[in-house]
Amino acid sequence: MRVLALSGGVGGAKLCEGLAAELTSGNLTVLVNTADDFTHLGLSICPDIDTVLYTLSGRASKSRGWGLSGETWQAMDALAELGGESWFRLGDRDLATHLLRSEELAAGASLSEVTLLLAERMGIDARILPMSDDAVRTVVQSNEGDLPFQDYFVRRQCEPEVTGFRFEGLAEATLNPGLRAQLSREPPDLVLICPSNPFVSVDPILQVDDCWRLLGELSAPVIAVSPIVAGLAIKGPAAKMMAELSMPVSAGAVLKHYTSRYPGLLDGFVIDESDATLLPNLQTPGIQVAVEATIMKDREQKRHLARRCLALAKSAAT
Ligand code: FO1
Repeated sequence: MRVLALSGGVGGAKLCEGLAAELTSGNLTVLVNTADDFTHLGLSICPDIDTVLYTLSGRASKSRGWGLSGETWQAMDALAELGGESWFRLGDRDLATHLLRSEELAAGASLSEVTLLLAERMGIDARILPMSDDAVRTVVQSNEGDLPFQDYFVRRQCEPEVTGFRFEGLAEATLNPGLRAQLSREPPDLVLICPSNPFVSVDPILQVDDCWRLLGELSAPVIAVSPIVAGLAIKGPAAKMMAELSMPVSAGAVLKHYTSRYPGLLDGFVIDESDATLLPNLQTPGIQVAVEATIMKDREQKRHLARRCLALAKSAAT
């Protein structure tokens, strides 16, 4: 089966790891959120792309969820001694990725070209596609005013109360240039929206250049996995954001978010076993809701969830 996975953050990368292990070579394409990206210390930082690259190349730090395992912080510590900005922790080995990417971009390469180069150099088989080569930047609207995403997420540790989001550059950005051609040349058998933050990871991808309409026109079923389990986000601020936006913190509210913004897009929605009691009130015409073990603590659980999503795609496609 050929799969197009939409991913941002740690949860998305975990499911991509399961998919990569389950699918034969060349059958996984990951469309990655780039709205978390920013220029910092003169470097082009792409956190969600790097989380996928490091996870799929088996080099990601499991404890941190971002960056590399076995990392050291000499450069950051030396920078702090010089009074430089060290709140955004760039590890010594992680810096190599940012240096190479920044150099390539400055020499005129596109983000897609640099990302394919990095994936190749890291021995990754999957095709990793930034959602756009144009800059799209999430601005978190909060009780502390408008905050660039990493200021909100890292510097302020997600403490500000969120009132909304803006995606600067979204209206002008074009979808990844290679995606349309790939979708017609090798149409996927499944489009999988990974358990990523619906607001700051999934929405930017679906909304860039009306990507969601393109995906909806494919014959492949579109299935989303809920990032909210039993009223909690497994990692990250999704649950806190939903509460601050006066939404119920539930898988049902995630489903409603997707169906109201992207009508007709979803064919399937996967909720966790702990939310099985929600099933009756999740029934939505045209959407098959499945109950699965969606918490991915180890490689086998990532592979299991991937297998279940593939099976759901097969049944939704018939
Ligand atoms: N997340 C943090 O909470 N603290 C950090 O210091 C931090 C540094 C960092 C450096 C490179 C990188 O690729 C990601 C990094 N992240 C850090 C995660 C980053 O904030 C991402 O936005 C998350 O992965 C969520 O998408």
